[in-house]
Amino acid sequence: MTTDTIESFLKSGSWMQDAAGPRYVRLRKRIEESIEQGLLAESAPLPAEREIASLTGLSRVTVRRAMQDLVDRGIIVQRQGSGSFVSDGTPKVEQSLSRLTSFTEDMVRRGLSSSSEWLERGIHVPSPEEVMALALSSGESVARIARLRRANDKPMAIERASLPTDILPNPQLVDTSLYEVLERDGNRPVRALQRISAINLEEEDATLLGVEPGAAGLRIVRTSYLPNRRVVEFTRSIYRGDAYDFVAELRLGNS
Ligand code: 16G
Repeated sequence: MTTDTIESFLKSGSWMQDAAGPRYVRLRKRIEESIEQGLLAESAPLPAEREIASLTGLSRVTVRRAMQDLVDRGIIVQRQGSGSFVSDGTPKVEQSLSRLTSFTEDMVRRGLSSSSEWLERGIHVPSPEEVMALALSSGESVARIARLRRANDKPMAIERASLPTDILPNPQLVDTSLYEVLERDGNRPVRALQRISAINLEEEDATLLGVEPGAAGLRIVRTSYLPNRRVVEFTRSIYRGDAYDFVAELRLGNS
């Protein structure tokens, strides 16, 4: 598909006059149609805003509004510095920051199918970071599970979880959900601290997540606790920046 095709589609005919409704809605629908008709394939770039404005005779403000509408509807994605692209179908997930849920539960709640690819699953000698985070005694081993997590078959996150071996003696027992195994054993965390920071994805992680090296990502470190305050899980995750919106509810406090 060349941009010529989409260019002539945006330029041709009297679609702007024929359609009803605000101008940005008419433009949005025209672009949606071009995607439905296959003029723009999955992941294909859209012409630049200024080009669309000059093709259609619409103002940049109107074009921007139509593009924003397409982004909000998950039809296109915008990447800083490289423009707008037709979405590849990766779900955009809104994630609450106040509920302690598992990846599997989050996806089920949204009606998305979840799956994982194993990157690592076993008992290891802990790193100094794991010893600290899990408060391990000297000579103690650590259980590690690392997975590439998918929603509707699209890669969303890489999660590397470390747990004390008395809490997860056999990592091979984790099949679909870690929290399910912990819950079965009475070790489901009840509280967690999460640190989120912005990163640019390094090549290896970017390849696993199916994005360009350097693309925006989120690093999330979760430390989860049992009711007795013992650390049950220390997980370092890398999330695709374009697949997640983290939402926190804020309340006016008394103190
Ligand atoms: C979430 C947690 C992760 C936990 C996993 C368990 C974040 C950033 N991470 O993805 O710490 O290990 O759920 O999921 O939210 P599972 O029960 O589906 O294996």
